[in-house]
Amino acid sequence: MVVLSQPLVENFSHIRTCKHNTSSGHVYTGIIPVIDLLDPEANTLIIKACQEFGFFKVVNHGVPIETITKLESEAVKFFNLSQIEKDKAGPANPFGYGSKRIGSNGDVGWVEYLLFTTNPELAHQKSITIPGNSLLFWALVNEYINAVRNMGCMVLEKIAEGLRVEPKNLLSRMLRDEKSDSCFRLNHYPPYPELLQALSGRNLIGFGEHTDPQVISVVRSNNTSGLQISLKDETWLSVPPDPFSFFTNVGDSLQVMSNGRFRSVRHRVLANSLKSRVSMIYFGGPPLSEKIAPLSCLMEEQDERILYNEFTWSEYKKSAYKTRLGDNRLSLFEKK
Ligand code: GA4
Repeated sequence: MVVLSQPLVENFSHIRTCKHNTSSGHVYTGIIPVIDLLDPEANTLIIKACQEFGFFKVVNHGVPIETITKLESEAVKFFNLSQIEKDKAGPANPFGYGSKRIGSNGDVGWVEYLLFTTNPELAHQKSITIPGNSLLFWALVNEYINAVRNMGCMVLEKIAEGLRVEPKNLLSRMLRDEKSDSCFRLNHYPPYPELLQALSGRNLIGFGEHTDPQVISVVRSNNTSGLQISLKDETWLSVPPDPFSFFTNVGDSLQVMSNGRFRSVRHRVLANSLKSRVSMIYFGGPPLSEKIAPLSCLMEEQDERILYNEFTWSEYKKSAYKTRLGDNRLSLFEKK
């Protein structure tokens, strides 16, 4: 079992809270679609899940459990280092170690993290110093990213088949491109004092609600709850943790390419008062120069209104990094 030491830091009065949603009676947990990648019907089921939730769980994913656990234990070792040691890998601007600050526009959460890019053109992270056995650390990160990217690509190929768009690798090639501008994040949500939660009667926000700007995100966490997704009726759904499966989110870029058929799902993480949550997220993004627009082959047959203006991933990213976490980033790109 993975054990993390003391919670980080002292003062969290500036971190937002939200009501316990158990009291509202709106916590459904059994409705998250589960996709078995070996199921011959997986294409159709993924399409349904992307339309209804923008979110699903993947089983029979083919990622070896050792690839996951080896990286998790290195991540835990890192987060257990002293603050002084961890700060050597920071600040996250945007890549590197960050604590509580998310992005550069004033968002904060009860979280610490390591954020990396997979884009070889962006040299920033060459200067990230990982204390300890950094060679091993980078080798495990690369092994993990390769395995999870493959899984993400399998999902995107099934989506292309399900949507009947050609070629089959129309979406996955963006992630496989050597210039793919993807990123990878290791998050640690320390437990926070239960007494404080009881006093305020509220949950502390680990990572505030947002959508992911990329194409798809693949999330794996340890066995600690906290992730919630927003449903179509705007209620929050708590996602029961499953350390042996992956959760996949539709990102803003895929919402655009599907001309709004798929939902880029809003999600957030609540801090847990008892246990540390450790998550690893691969954000599959296109090369910076890739044009993102509703897929014309999707709309040929129908007289469908095009909902978004075309943009390059670089333009969208630049615009996204100027926003606050919870903003609706796509609204600027909607066709009037
Ligand atoms: C949300 C998804 C990914 O975690 C991320 C985040 C990024 C960051 O942490 O630097 C952003 C956020 C994310 C979107 C809006 C901007 C940028 C923080 C923020 C306030 C790495 C990403 O690609 O976009």
